[in-house]
Order: sequence, then C-alpha cells, then structure tokens
Amino acid sequence: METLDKSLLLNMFRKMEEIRRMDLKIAQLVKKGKVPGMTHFSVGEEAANVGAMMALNPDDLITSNHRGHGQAIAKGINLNEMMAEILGKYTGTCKGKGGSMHIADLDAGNLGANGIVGGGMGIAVGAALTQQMKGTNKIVVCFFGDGATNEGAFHEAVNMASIWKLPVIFACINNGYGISADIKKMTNVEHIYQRATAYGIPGIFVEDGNNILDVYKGFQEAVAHVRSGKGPVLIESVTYRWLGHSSSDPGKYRTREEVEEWKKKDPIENLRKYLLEQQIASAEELEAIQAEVKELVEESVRFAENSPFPPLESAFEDVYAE
Ligand SMILES: Cc1ncc(C[n+]2csc(CCOP(=O)(O)OP(=O)(O)O)c2C)c(N)n1
Ligand SMILES: [Mg+2]
Repeated sequence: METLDKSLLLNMFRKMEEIRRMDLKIAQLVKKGKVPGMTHFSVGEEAANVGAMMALNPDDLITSNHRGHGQAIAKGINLNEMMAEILGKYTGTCKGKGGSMHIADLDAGNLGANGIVGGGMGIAVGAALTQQMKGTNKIVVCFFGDGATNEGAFHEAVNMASIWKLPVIFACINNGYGISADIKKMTNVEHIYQRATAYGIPGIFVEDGNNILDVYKGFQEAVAHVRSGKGPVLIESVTYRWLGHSSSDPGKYRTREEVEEWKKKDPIENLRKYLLEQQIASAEELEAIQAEVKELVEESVRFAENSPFPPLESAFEDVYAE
C-alpha cells in the first residue's frame, strides 16, 4: 500500500489519542458523579471513527448514535465545549441541554448524536436529500451500530436513499453487541455489509476495523462512489468496545478473555507500531503528541468545571422556533 502523507498519519494518531484520553477521563468523572445521564464510550473503536472521518472533506456532514464521542472528536469538536456539554454546562456545544448522548456540533458538520437507536437514519437521509437538491456536492455519513441494522428505520432509510441515489454513506460500526445481544444471534446474514444487496447498493467490508489504514481505504472507496452521484453505500467496520455498553453495565454477556484478546488489537498501538516500523515518526514525536493531548484533556476538564450550569431563564431557549 502506498504510504500516506505524514501529516495525515500523525493527525490520525492525534485524533485517536484524543478519543481515548477524553473517554477515559469522562469515565473517571462518571465515577465521581459529575456526569448527568447515561454515557457510552468509544474506547477501542477509535480507528473505525477516525479512519472514516479522514476520508471526508471538512464541510461534509455526519449523524451519529448514542456512542457519539468518537465521531464528535474525529469531526473536529472543540474539546472544551464537548467536556462542558457532557458535564451539563452552559458553555457546552448545546449549552448543556444535550449531554453525552445528544452532542451536536453544527459548525463542524456534526448534525448530532441520538439516544434513539436508528434515530440518525432519517436525519441523514433528509440531509442528503438537501445536498442533492441544492447541488452542494457535500456528502452525509450516517454512523450507527450493528444493533441498529435490525431497526425498521435502517431498512426504510437505506431503501429511500437507494431509489433516490442520495449522497449518503451508511457506516456501521460493528462492535459485536447491541447492549448484551450478540449480533451473531440477532441476524442470519454472515456480515452486515451484505445487507446492501437487498437495496441494490454496494456494500464494503472493513474486516479489520482496528486498522485505521484499512478503514481509511474503505471509506475513500465509499466517498468516491457517493460523491460521483452514484447513490449510497453501506460500509461495515468490525471493531470492539473495550468498556461496558454504558456507564452502567455488569458485563455478564462476554468473557474477560474475549475483552483481553481484543485489547491486544489496540487500534492506537497498531498505528504507533506502523509509524515506528516504517520510520515515518520517532517515538519522541509520538510521545509529544500524547503529552499535548493529555494537556488538552486536562484543560477541557478545568474549562468545564469552571463553567456555570445553564441559568433558569434559559430553560426555554432554543426549544421553540422563534
Ligand atoms: C429505539 C430504541 N430501542 C432501544 C434502545 C435501547 N438501546 C440503547 S443502545 C442499544 C443497543 C445499540 O446497539 P448498537 O446499535 O450495536 O450500538 P452500540 O451500543 O453497540 O454502539 C439499545 C437497544 C434505544 N435507545 N432506542
Ligand atoms: Mg453494537
């Protein structure tokens, strides 16, 4: 495979580090009781998120699901405003009214995370129709999990996007489970990408969704197809979530050995090894990035903790159309 530009590769490393460090920090804050509502972490799924986003143009659009931290960061959210949102503060991207599961960041093209499984499907198709009608040449990427592909909304959305040739990529992050339900017991097709056949659209399989270069390549192919006006693509990246489904999960449905096996396939470590082996970056360069990210995350916590909660008078702001 041709070597990618160094700055792109280092940016991939940085973004994956940001996701890992932000989420591990948020997990600590959850334990301290500082995070209202439910929280879902992207740890382990960094490559599936960042590899996808790096194949897009900055003004392309995304929708995401309840596990949206990784996508928000990969799409370029300001970490201070993200942390403030998660802590319910007025300086957050949604002025503290969305929280972890409803982070939207319109400036970065993130149309929003969604607590309803499959809830982003219709929004993505609508946004893609807008791009087609306005002739913007922007595309929309709809991120969802394996579990969401058994929701009615998935089938309706993919079908409509197919018949209207809408510029949307349906991006399934297959982490093997929908809460405690093993995807192998929930569907009789071997791979989710094969469902594309039912709608007459291409399906792309990224078998190793922990290899960011494979994810990037798969998405480049998907982007080329969709941006050329040929209609949607369904792409599946196979990965794993290291932490529980949400901030409350006893984890009885999978073995410790299974989790440990997947931790050996760490997406960040994979890229780190590649960069060192190919002599693209030195250990010091990568350590410097890690140190910078660590400081950014600490700064985001300071910013969020020093920010006010939304004032009472703001309760009805941004709720009704003016
Ligand atoms: C319509 C709907 N049904 C059920 C739920 C409860 N629920 C939240 S997350 C989830 C599992 C989703 O699994 P998947 O799509 O694979 O995403 P993952 O959590 O694995 O990233 C379920 C059933 C919900 N939020 N919305
Ligand atoms: Mg899942």
